[in-house]
Amino acid sequence: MRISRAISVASVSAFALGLSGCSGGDAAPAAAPTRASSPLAAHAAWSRSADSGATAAVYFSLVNRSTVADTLTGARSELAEETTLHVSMEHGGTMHMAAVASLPVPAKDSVAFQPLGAHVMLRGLRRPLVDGDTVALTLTFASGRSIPVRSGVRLP
Ligand SMILES: [Cu+2]
Repeated sequence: MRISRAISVASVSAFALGLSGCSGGDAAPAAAPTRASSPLAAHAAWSRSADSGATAAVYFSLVNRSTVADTLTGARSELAEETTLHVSMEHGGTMHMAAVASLPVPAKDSVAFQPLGAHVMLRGLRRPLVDGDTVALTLTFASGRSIPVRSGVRLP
């Protein structure tokens, strides 16, 4: 019983990785039925418009519907040279950002990624982000799960 559960989780995450690697390949709807069963989801994702080569933050509400806690361990996007998890903090009256290796996602709870708080940092944008655009990224978790995020771009 334990073994078959582990195998099914591994095959789901392999499927998600395969999909992100070949997005835009054909015209079939991109919605994957396996994702509906994921207890993790990022809602209302957004970013500010930014110039090519610049830095942009992605904000969202990360929801964990599971009764088991998980840990966000990474983010990746083909749109940027480097994609990292960041937190903002005040120090000596000014705001600073720092990269973090992971962020806990409690069971049956949500974590707000928002300005002056946690965010996904895109550094070295490979193209400009314009109003109405979409930023695609993937969040990866300690459980082995990964979820796609489509972030809307709005003017600053
Ligand atoms: Cu940042």
